[in-house]
Amino acid sequence: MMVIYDRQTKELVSFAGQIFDNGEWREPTLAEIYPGEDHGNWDVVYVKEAIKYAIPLNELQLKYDQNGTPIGVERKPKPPQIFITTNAPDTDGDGLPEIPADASSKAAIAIEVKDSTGNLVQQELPLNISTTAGSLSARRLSTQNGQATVELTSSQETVTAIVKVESDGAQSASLTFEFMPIGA
Ligand SMILES: [Ca+2]
Repeated sequence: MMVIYDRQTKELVSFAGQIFDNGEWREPTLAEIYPGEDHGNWDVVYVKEAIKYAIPLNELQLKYDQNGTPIGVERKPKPPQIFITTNAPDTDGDGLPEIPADASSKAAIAIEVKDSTGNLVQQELPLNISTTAGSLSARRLSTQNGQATVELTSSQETVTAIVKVESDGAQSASLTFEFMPIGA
């Protein structure tokens, strides 16, 4: 099959399987697949292995040999992912951890950044942390060996607080807390 890509941007354009022509299987030409279109910037790599057509194009990238010549396609590396956990209990079992709404109780929030294979990202990453209610011990942090911690202090309003942790190039994460009426 053939992999069609843009010679300048190195973006993948599409794939095409062989066609049956006069009793023989052969690779089609660009003019046969895109008749009348300008494909002057496009180039083609022929590959033996069949790519799973179910994989969306934007999850694939060109694969190169050591000379920088395209030889096929491969999956793009997945971005690192942020994970958040807390020591605050979920006493009513609704999946949302709780903090008393007394404007002084705190929840410790543990942040981890892992790569696509599940290992902590050792490189130091800047984090942006935000909350929709209560207050945070820090809004900017850097990971150490893929980890960081921050504290959320409740407010006196009995609301939910959505804590979000973001880092450029990583999949962000959020965790929703409940500020519970005192004595409830
Ligand atoms: Ca809960």
